[in-house]
Amino acid sequence: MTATPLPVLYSFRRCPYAMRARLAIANSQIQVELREIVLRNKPQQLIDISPKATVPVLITSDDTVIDESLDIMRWVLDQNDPNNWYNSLTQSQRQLSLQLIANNDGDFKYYLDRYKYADRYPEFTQDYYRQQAVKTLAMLEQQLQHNGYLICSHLTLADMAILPFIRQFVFTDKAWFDQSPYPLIQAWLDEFIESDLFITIMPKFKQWQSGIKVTLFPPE
Ligand SMILES: N[C@@H](CCC(=O)N[C@@H](CS)C(=O)NCC(=O)O)C(=O)O
Repeated sequence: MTATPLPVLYSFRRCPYAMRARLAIANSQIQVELREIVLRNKPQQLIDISPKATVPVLITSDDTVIDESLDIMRWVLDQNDPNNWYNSLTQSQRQLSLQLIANNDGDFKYYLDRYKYADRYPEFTQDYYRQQAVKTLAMLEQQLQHNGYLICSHLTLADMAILPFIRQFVFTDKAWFDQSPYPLIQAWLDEFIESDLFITIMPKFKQWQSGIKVTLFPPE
């Protein structure tokens, strides 16, 4: 009898979408085979299973291909949601979670890319792009006033889906952020970056090639 194959996760260490998938996987203690890729040299196997060829992509043990990061998080949480990230939230909390994530993946990500790579988008100044992105920061700062987290008194799906992008924003110009009026975001981000979960998802992974030794994630 052959053993059930492990799910396979195509991932890229620094990609915030892949980070959110790894956060959910590590939290749910689901073991996967991690295939670390390089975006400018994607493996043909990835392109074959998902022609849009973005990361993350999860192939479940029964060969279902999930190639959107939020869908991966929700699939993982359907298997196991030990820290009540989503499935025990109320209907309105779930709705708010998905709204905040949609804003993050839409407007905020749009301006984040332009803020980070302002030289590639000369239509407006970097300062302008930051002002647009900061509208999301101001909204999140308000949200954090209730409990220190976005949805309730502990970390949930929305925090985990959004924090990797906030981290990118903050480190684009750390000195600017450090003097900006977002103390709750600062505390929320610091706690995240220092957490065991974050450290678990960020080791340097060896680039995958067919035939190399399997990289287990989370690491054993
Ligand atoms: N909507 C997708 C977006 C994923 C995405 O855009 N990932 C980036 C890396 S951070 C990517 O793979 N880009 C393809 C490329 O750069 O060729 C998701 O949520 O999974």
